[in-house]
Amino acid sequence: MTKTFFGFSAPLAGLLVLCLSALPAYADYSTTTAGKEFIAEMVVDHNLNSADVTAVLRKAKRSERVLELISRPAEKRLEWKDYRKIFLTDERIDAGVAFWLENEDILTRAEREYGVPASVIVAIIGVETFYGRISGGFRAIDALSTLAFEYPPRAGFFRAELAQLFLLAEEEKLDINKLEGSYAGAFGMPQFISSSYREYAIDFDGDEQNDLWQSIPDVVGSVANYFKRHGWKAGQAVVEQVEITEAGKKLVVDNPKPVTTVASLQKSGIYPKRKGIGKYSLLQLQAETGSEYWLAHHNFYVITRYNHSNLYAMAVHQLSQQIESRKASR
Ligand SMILES: [Ca+2]
Repeated sequence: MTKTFFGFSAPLAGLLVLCLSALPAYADYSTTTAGKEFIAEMVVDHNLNSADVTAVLRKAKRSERVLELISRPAEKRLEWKDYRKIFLTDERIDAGVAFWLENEDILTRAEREYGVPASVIVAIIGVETFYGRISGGFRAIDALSTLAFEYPPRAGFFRAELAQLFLLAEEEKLDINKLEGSYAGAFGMPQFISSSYREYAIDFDGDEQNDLWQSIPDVVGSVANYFKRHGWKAGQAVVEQVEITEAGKKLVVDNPKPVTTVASLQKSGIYPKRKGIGKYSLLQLQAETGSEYWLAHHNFYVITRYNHSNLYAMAVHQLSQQIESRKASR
């Protein structure tokens, strides 16, 4: 029984779902060894009140749905040809133009102050939550407790994010029991995880709160700040499609970090047309018509700092381009 959940045959997987759903929703993490250690750490390291942390953990609900979704993210399941269809739709492009027009002043200000194109900020919000329309529906404390205490592959990461959630609620004076987000513990219109919220969220409407749930100016400013802090270079290219050569195929990588030099590309017959920082990564994506080859520039890598997936970054980039051109054609 060491196979992963989705390694089971379909009928058996169905049976397993039935068995799992019969488990009690309340796990009371405050009484488990890991839960007790967590509470102690929050008290010792962060000066929180033991009774308060215990009360929150006691009410956290185990979510089977969270465990199911985390084990099969779209970025890992799909090829580009299917992934792009989710995001590059007429509806999402039109809604992006509308969002831009409604918030033009604030987007222009963010672009001016942070050097990040309005089109990219709009596309991020469009890909993450369809401009704030879909932002999760899970209680953050349920999602993060479940992942921290019941998802061994990334327990360390989610345990740290759970701790950050407590600190975020404390700092922003939010009721931790009422915060909602995605199954993976990301919140608000731009889907920041707790640590990113604490580190990169900004107050862009001047009410002295960093509100990524309700304030569009805060959301726009925070996305721009996130990109600037991750090294976005204003005015530079993101990615360009290239014709591949036999020699060039050897330079294809999965990692979008730009390490391939112009010299080695040229030696293989590939010539970048767009000006960049001089290093690239050559990526291969599966399109409807076969393989596409793309030279990812530094700014493409910066988009992957938001979500570590080449498909994600390409979707954001192409959506930004399409929203921009549709807006210009109106
Ligand atoms: Ca604010």
